[in-house]
Amino acid sequence: MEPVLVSLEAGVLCVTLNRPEKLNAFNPAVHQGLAAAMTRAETDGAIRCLLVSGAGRGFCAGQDLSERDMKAASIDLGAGLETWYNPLVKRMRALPKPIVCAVNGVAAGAGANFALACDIVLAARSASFIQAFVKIGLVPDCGGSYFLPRLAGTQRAMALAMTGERLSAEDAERWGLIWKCVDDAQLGKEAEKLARQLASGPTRSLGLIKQAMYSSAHNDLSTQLDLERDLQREIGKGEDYREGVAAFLEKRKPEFKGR
Ligand code: LHQ
Repeated sequence: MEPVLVSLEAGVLCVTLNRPEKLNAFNPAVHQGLAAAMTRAETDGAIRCLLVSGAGRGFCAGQDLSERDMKAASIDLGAGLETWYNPLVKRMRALPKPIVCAVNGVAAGAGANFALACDIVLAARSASFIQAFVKIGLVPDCGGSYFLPRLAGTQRAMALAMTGERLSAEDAERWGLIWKCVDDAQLGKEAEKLARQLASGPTRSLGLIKQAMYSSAHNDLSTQLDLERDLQREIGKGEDYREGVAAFLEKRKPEFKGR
């Protein structure tokens, strides 16, 4: 069984974690599959949006805890982060295309933070988010200590990380951790609809929107205003801007080419 399923339809690269019997926990094979999907997304112009989800009842239970030799003389957890998780999160954030995440069930540990690394997150009403690290004596990784305080504020981030308490999808939406929580039966349809909408959008514009939003976390207003000017100057030279304005004036739907 492939640990990560990948398929391309209507400009959307669907990436499905596929170890349902382990709630799609990460192991090297999953990481290899995700790295290959990222390379494809980075290099194939036909891909204009990614849609990430999990097979079975869980989204992702974080690192596979059954595969490490706990009797080994020395354990270096930093190595796995260096090799797999950190490059993955950096590539996701740098990808100039939108990544939609459909959290279909529990998202724990690195699995929760992998979801938060995506650009727009939808979750099934029965899904939940757990900063499980503290329960096994670890600290949040996969970007959790960066995303959580920025999305939910320091107090909520601290309590989630220190208690490892389960956060429902409804609370995650209320707290601004995710975009929307939808009925379980609607998740697939809603996520696909959003991904297809983005895949037929002005792709370069979406990539620069992503750059602007993520840059604002570490820029002051003056730097951010300068960045907006530079991005607008660049995107204004593209075909999609001309098409967008023409479509508005002609009272028709724009046909964006992603250029
Ligand atoms: C699992 C796992 C799992 C293996 C469920 N591994 N089998 C860490 C170290 C190194 C470097 C980098 O970074 C990290 C980051 C991390 O991600 S640390 C955090 C790792 N994850 C966790 O601590 C979560 C562990 N899982 C759970 O707490 C529960 O399974 C949750 C709350 C996710 C779901 O609970 P339930 O819905 O009650 O399901 P379950 O516990 O019965 O799990 C179903 C099966 O999946 C079960 O196998 P079995 O053969 O008994 O049916 C679990 O053993 C397996 N599974 N998580 N991480």
